[in-house]
Amino acid sequence: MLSWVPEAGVERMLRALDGGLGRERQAEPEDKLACLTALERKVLWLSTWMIHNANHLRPSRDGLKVGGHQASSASVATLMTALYFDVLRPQDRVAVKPHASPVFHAIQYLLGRQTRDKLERFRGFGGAQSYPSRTKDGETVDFSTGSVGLGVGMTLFASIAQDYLRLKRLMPTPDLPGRMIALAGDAELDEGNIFEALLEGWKHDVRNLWWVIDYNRQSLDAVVSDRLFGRIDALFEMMGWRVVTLKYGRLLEAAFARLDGHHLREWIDACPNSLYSALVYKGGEGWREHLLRDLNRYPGIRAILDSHDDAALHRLMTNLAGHDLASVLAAFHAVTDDRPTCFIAYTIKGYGLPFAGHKDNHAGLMNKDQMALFQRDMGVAPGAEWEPFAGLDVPEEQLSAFLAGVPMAGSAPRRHDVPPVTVPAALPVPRGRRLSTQEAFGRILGDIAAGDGEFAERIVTTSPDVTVSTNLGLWVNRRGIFDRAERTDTFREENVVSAQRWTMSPRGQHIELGIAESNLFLQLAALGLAGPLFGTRLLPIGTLYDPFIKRGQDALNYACYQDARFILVATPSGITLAPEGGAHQSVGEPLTGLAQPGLTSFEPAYADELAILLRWALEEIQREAGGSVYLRLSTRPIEQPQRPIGPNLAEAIIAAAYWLREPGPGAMLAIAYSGAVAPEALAAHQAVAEDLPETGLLAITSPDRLHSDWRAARIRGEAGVAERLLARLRPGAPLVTVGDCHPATLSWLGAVAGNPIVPLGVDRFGQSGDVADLYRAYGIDTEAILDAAARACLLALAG
Ligand SMILES: Cc1ncc(C[n+]2csc(CCOP(=O)(O)OP(=O)(O)O)c2C)c(N)n1
Ligand SMILES: [Mg+2]
Repeated sequence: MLSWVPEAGVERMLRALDGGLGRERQAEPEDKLACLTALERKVLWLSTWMIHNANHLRPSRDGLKVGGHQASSASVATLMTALYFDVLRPQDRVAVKPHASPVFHAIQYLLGRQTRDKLERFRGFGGAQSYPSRTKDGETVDFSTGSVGLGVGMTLFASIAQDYLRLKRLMPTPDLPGRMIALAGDAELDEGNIFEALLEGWKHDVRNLWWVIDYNRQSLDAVVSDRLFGRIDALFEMMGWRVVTLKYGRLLEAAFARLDGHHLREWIDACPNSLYSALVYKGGEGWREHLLRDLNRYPGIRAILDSHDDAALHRLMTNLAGHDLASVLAAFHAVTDDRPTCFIAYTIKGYGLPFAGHKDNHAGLMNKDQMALFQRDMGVAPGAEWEPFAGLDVPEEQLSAFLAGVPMAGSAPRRHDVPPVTVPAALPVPRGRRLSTQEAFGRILGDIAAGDGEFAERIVTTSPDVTVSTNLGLWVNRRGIFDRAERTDTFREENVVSAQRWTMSPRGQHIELGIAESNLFLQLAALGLAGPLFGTRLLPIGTLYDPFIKRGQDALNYACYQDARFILVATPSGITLAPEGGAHQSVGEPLTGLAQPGLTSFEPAYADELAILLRWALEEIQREAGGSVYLRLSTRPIEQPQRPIGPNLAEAIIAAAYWLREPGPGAMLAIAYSGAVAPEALAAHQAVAEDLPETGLLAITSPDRLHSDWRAARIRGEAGVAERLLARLRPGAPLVTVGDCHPATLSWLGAVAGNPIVPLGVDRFGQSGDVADLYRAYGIDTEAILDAAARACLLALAG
């Protein structure tokens, strides 16, 4: 129903807003409104035509539907016109509803920031992207979108990232906070990540955030439930947001002011979403039939019906505020403070197009006849389809001059190019005979925290309520927790002894999140884009338990897709987490490490390897052609090698693998391992070496890099790292691979040089136990490696 908003009219809403903000609202000058109205029309035309061209005019080679969303685009054309051509300032950053991509491209085209060629190749190779993409569409896109809900959440975490920089005076222009703006489809609010983000935003007292909801009451499949949205405004208000509802346009407001007009308002308010949508589709005749049936007894309503022909009645009844430019502009301009604001803009999906309101319109495309009619109505002559100003009733010079003065298109760069932060030549290697990689991580960060200078200042850590259990405690004790306000540690004040110092202030360098892994990845995405978005580079490190990567995996993919740069430390991991049991143990994550573009993964076994890799990661996330890094760490304390690490070994650790025990000449067997099973691999190697002293022991620090290097080298026809390492063995020598992860992580090694292979690993859910029991039960203990070595040798003999 359209009835859930008590104070529905834009005028009333604005009066309330003006009152609240103590300001008089100025009407827009006529000529500005005329320009914007003309551009709104052009944006609708170009977005519709772009999709039409891609589907009906561009030759198809594969018979696939190209697609594009004409209805979703039409729904948001007014809102985006208002924002991009008038409301946005250069420092604002926007996440555009994914399926409004054509509107976005059309706007950039009119601003001279997109080419006709790319519009003509919309959804084609090298053309304007189906969904706005930071990496492929270039600098006009602030945040990529595509997986619904994530772009919306991203703006909230970008706002936290902006505050983090501003409050530390790290922003180049500290006085000019940008507004982080999401243009969201109403069905995006079905995605749980939105509400996880809302809660986190409230905790962090988030500011400068606008979510503009295109409330067309339709999703992909259907018209949304009447009951659903009734709670949304209350929810936002509960989280401290201002809710601005743009419901009725000026035509409807005027009709309501007439005799009996309030009956019309009540009728619309009570109209179920599906009936309203169906009547939008049917047009004037449909409206008349229903209004006559329900309201004919009111003389004022009869007068309204008599004074409107079918077309005018349709215009009146679909005059929702989200399509009323003046109302939209007034609402946006009325908000001048930094309180987070949700604009709920009533719109019609497919507004102005023949399938407006039809429940099946999400993927609907206008056919050629419909397009011909639409083109005629738009006054666009055949051949002038891509002309920016064809068919508009404002002179070209006036529009050009207007476009030249659009505030958002000012000279400030939308994307900053920032120099790298210098990383020290080496990170300290924690000493100790027995250490886990997780403990080593905590101590390395603790050492960095004790230092000063730019490097330590730019590191920012974040964790979803596992700060202490992922060993960030020392870092947090020394660097503090970030908060907009100074907050003391109550336990400390009350002299309650604790190893953790939990002081919060704007100077803190750890962002503590609630348990929501999706939020962690969005926060990392935002921090990891601080350089290009805000002009100051941060070195973000996020920690979580390895198995819970899966909880946030779409957000992780989203972060990588837009080339955000961060280090992910996943610990504890594997069944090595032993007593914690199967619900906390991870199995397949190293395969995510292998398969996730934009993310290089490592699983070091020793503290000295970790120190090398963490240092490399801090540079890799800053390299132009670099990416993010995932370090899978363990809580298992293991005996550390006492060894110097020279440049060659360091290089091999980074490259992916090295011989921990060199194979002898003509070696007939090798054991290859990754991560926390190093002691078992070493013990097995030692036992085998009594009979086969040439046996090699290969330490693999990165199955991911080893694999990608092998593949790339193979395609080039060269020998990669893996091939060179295995060339040390006799041809056809058998291999045993072992890791606390799915065996497919390493089993591909058999394909490198055709060595027979027995791959060990975990392919069932884990359970509680100690390491010895679990390694035995899952076949990754010393005995299992020895058995596998024997079988591998038999295999090789048989081969
Ligand atoms: C995570 C995810 N699930 C499913 C989809 C497929 N999908 C694309 S748009 C859409 C519905 C969008 O409805 P709404 O947000 O109301 O947008 P509208 O087109 O109505 O503006 C769906 C389910 C998606 N893009 N992302
Ligand atoms: Mg919708």
